[in-house]
Amino acid sequence: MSRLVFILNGPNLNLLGKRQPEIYGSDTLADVEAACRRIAEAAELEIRFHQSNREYELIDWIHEARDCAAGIIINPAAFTHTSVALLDALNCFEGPVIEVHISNIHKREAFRHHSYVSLRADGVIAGLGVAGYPLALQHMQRLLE
Ligand code: CA2
Repeated sequence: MSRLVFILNGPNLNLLGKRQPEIYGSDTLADVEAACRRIAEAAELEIRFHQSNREYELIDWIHEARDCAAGIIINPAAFTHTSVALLDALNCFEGPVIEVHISNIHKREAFRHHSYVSLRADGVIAGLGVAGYPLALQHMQRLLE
């Protein structure tokens, strides 16, 4: 069985650690990737870590994951609240899906309270800062045992 996990990040997350540290903290996306790689090595998982500002690119990675990955961890960023297309793509993926948000979307503006992706996600982590990513990966390891 595949031990490959895709970790996908949506629009503007390339700015992590460079703007709005009061909401998203001061770690960069490269720091998040490094933390995930440390967990992956210990858990004998392989990861592919991607970020895009383009909806179609995230959809294409989800399609790619259908052929080779055991699970998907996704922070869809603003597409969380708008994208039926991402939900449709995730519904075509058979393995576990964990949705991660750095901030607590339920404590923020009303338009962030609804997530299309949560209709498919097996688990959701929100509001734990970037610590949510390694926690999601550790949980994914258990799901894949
Ligand atoms: O809390 C999260 O992880 C979000 O998915 C982040 C999205 C937001 O639209 C969601 O409602 C919640 C925004 C990502 C933008 O990331 C930035 C990071 C640093 C500086 C500026 C933007």
